[in-house]
Amino acid sequence: MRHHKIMMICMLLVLSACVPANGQVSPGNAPEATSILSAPTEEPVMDIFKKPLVTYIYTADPSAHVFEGKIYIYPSHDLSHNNPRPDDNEGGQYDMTDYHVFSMENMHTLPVDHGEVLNVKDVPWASKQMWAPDAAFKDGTYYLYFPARDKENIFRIGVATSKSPAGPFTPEPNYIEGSFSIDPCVFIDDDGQAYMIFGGLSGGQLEKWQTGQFDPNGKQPRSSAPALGPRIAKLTADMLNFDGPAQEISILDKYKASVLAGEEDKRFFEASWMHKYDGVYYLSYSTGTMHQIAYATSDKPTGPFIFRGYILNPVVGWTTHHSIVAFQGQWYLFYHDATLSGGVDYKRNIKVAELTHNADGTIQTIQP
Ligand code: FUB
Repeated sequence: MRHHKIMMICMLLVLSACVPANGQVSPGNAPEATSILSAPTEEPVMDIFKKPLVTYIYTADPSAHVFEGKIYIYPSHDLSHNNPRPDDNEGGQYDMTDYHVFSMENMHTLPVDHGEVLNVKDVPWASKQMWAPDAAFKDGTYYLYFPARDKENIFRIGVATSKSPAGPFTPEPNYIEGSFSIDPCVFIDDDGQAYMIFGGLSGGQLEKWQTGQFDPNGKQPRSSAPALGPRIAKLTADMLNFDGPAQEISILDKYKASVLAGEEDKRFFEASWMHKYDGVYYLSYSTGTMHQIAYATSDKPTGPFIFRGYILNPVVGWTTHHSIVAFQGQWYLFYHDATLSGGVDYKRNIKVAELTHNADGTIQTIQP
């Protein structure tokens, strides 16, 4: 018994030596220390808006929600590999294999890491590249929606469930029938109807689905043609399936003409998010090659949406991806950049900023 106690004390000492005073570990110290969970750590309020929220693993694509009175963050988990990965249009350098969930009780305490909640090896249909996820809650169950390549190398969207917002999540055996491409965002309207908005160009394969079937040779439209829009599908009452085929969302300019594929500072590229403010639906997304988070508004979740401007100017790194959430009377933008890795594009870190809606329905542009 005494021997047992001494062993326990030694283990605790070893663990506490691995976790510095701020409760987090630098990527250099413990690149993939998935067994070490962070402790809640107080930060000055101003600092939480300036620094990466997580510094001991790389995190990206944060989807934030308020569950059980806290902010829960569902990011993707960039691996800290230094191996060369193909920097091609397939997104091969974003070679992620699992998800962690984080929670924040307030805006001056760094997120708590709830550990790995889903790994690609446990998803029967998936092969690799677990990209940007989202989460939702309905009738006592939490749902984690995530894209990954299937065994044929085609991006699909899957769902996993848990009784806790902190997971772990149990995947459904198959991907959602009729799903394709990447970056699911699940929006539940005031009437309880849930929608999934999804899609992404280039590595995200959206242009390969223009005929309704996967066409490996599918190309983006020519620059004078309407840009491809994200897709939207109603979810069934059990949140596990599409209730009918996905529709394309159209994004129009202020003259109600389609935003064109060549208007790269306005057209949708990836990273959809939907929120509702003052009865208006806001669709926000990454413009990809121009690296902004843009937004458009509509009186219906299915659109058409009118382009309104920008929420976030370009960040350090190629990709930009965000979520928008209201918490304790304030709106927040969760986003990522690549400052922690010195700009290595596939080693990103999540951040948070305050977001302000103006009285005329526009959103103030945030300088990261
Ligand atoms: O994290 C992988 C991909 O990079 C995401 O799915 C995109 O939105 C971009 O952030």
